[in-house]
Amino acid sequence: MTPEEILSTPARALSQDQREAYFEKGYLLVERAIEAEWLEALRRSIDALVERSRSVSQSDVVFDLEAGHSAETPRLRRVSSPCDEDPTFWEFLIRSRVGEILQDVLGPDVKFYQSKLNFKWAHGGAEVKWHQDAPFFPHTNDAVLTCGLYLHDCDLEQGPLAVIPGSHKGAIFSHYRADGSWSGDIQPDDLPQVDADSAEYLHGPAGSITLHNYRAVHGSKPNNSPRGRPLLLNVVSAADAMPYTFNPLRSQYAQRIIRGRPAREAHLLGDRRELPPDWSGGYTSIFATQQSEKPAAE
Ligand SMILES: O=C(O)CCC(=O)C(=O)O
Repeated sequence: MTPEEILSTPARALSQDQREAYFEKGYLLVERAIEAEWLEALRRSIDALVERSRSVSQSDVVFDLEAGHSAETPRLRRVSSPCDEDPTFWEFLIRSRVGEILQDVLGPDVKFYQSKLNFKWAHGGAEVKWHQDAPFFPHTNDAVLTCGLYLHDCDLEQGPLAVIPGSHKGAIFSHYRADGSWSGDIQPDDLPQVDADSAEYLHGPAGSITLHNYRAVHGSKPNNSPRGRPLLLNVVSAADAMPYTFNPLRSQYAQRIIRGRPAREAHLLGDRRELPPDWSGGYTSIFATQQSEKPAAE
């Protein structure tokens, strides 16, 4: 569906102004969007994952560890595919009102692609450099977005998600270094084209939702505050947007319908896209590739 077609369907959870703002700017912050019961349930599940990480000493397919992580003082950068680690994360997607919010900007048929839980731990949680999501997982059309959920209050000091307004309507930049290696961020030669001064910082109280289109340029600053910033990120799409490269974060739920029905036809755009690396042999994390870290196995 085109944005105009989506906007002509009745709104379910957002106002028409919010829906139009999403298509105009490429992102939206919805404060206090999620019910308190869901927040409580998700926090319990996250606490359990942090407990589990105490027995892990090297980053693996689930836990991406920050320097200084130990059994006594866990420090996590990311949990990959939390839906696959605890059913609460999947239940949240199919049962909470987040589904209606997603329908308001993707159309009635909404599909899951991948999930991750980025922690940005207190006192030093890492920066995420300017990047777009489309180069990581190109799809046949642009009705693909990431939905963030702040599990606790997040202010400017905690490294909230920042997005460049209107950047989803601009170029898709290469995320490869000059030597051909994958970096996962926009390269220095292209950065002058990113109007970082116009960035909007999407901070808000616990339960706030962020939505950003997968073409939108975004990133976040380090968290030097004494408060952590767990942010649950679910990547979803319209049902007729088909990925054509390997999913870097495998999940048993990839391509499952969250709301509505599966597509009978794919919607294709006729442009050319740079392909990401072949991740069928494994993927680390955006933190690791941007910092040029070697996989633990090497
Ligand atoms: O955690 C963040 O602040 C941003 C993460 C992000 O953009 C990503 O993982 O693609």
